Amino acid sequence: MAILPILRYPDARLHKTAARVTRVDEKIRKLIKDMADTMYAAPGIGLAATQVDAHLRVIVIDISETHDQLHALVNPELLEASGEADCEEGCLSVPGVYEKVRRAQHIKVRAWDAQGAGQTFEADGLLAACIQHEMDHLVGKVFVEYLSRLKQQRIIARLKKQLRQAM
Ligand code: GNR
Ligand code: NI
Repeated sequence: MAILPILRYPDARLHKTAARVTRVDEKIRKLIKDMADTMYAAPGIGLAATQVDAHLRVIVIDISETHDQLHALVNPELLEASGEADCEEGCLSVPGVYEKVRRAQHIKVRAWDAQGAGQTFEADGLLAACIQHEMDHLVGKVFVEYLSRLKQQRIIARLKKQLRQAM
């Protein structure tokens, strides 16, 4: 079991673009395992590789309360998006901040699983919001970027103060 350090906003590495995975090998499976351990320990319902400073298109998600519905998404692609829904979001890279974000209500996604097999699935509600939140991380986008400049500035000031007090 390995718990990886999670990058905290504002950190320039959260804005890197993740590269496609060419092949799901032992290294990728180890990354998926460590990311799942990190997500469950946090605890969170999703984690993108970007957040653990591994800039590959890998996501883990488990929105179950029982922590037994792990989904690994490698090279996820959004095939369809429809409707709109507001979801109160949080992010392990932005601790203590919860804000409403409007995203697609229903999505269809294609990805590889931890065995490198193709999977296509549809999601609604919280799962759909979470997948979109994680896919944003892979292109260097953090959910606070959907908020007003003023809110972003306040969040940055608060997190920097927390960081100073932790030293
Ligand atoms: O734990 C998390 N909760 C959450 C709630 C609503 C929408 C998205 C999320 S993802 C977040 C974990 C995280 O930071 N993933 O990148
Ligand atoms: Ni996040």
